[in-house]
Amino acid sequence: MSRVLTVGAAQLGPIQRGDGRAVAVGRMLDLMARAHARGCDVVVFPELTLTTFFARWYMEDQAEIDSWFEREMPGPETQPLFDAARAMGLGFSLGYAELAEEAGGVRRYNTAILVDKTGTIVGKYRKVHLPGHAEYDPERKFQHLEKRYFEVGDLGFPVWRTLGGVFGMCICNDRRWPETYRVMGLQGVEMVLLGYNTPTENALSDEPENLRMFHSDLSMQAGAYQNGTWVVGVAKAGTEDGHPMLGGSVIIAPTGEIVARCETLDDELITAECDLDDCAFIKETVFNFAAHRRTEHYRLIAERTGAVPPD
Ligand code: CDT
Repeated sequence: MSRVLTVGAAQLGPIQRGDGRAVAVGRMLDLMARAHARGCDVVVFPELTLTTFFARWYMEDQAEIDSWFEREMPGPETQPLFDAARAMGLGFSLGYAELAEEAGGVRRYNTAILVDKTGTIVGKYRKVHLPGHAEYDPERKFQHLEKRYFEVGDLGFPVWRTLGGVFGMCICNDRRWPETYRVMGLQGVEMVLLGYNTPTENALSDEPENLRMFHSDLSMQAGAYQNGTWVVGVAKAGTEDGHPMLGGSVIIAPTGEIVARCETLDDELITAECDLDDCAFIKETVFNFAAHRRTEHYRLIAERTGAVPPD
């Protein structure tokens, strides 16, 4: 059976603070129709697709904060995405702010889901690496308050056997951490889906935009190669509420090579035919974990040098 999947990276241009969910969903439905016309099996949307990146705003009023969160998925405004997935036979992944009532309390997470071709949610991931800060920081050019609005995800980095392969998800800042990919790599992941909202400016320094793009690419390409997996990284791009964000959405092969890249800062679909069997060569040779990984030596060296063991 062929293991070639046609994958779409559906970059979104800016979603302004005043835009309702319907604006985002309408644009997503358009991208899904284009993905379907190009024969996609699955399409990937960015982190917090449905709203502006609200973590740049300092808020104290809990009702205002909660207005950015989804209490159900699908809900009335997002149901059309699931209906379209079923009608088109097109899987998708979507990032959103999740408000969950669990263990007798309210929990808030930065979440991504994976939906299969029948419109059924088959996987959920909650962001682990939350960047930024929890209180208003006057030293910054702009705020990044993920630590204020979200809890650290409690679901780990699982993988799901669906769409004919082994899928994992992570979200934005997670992509910079080798552990993210390695935990999924150890479970045999073949395709990592991730969305991001990355400011083009560093709030605390004069880091140039080209260096920020380089670090974004570098992290995802290394994660792909070092674990023999496809990586699909999708931006929310352009100037949102006066704040410019990186585009550069990419589809990356298990060799670490970029096979498709967005050229605009707007709604844009790129696609690639991704053979999941291309993962096997790297997994069986240079990054054959069972044959070559030396966990016990890492630990011994770490103990001798006083460093923290790596796993
Ligand atoms: N959304 C997100 O995780 N963005 C971060 C910016 C960090 S700056 C505090 C990123 O790693 O792209």
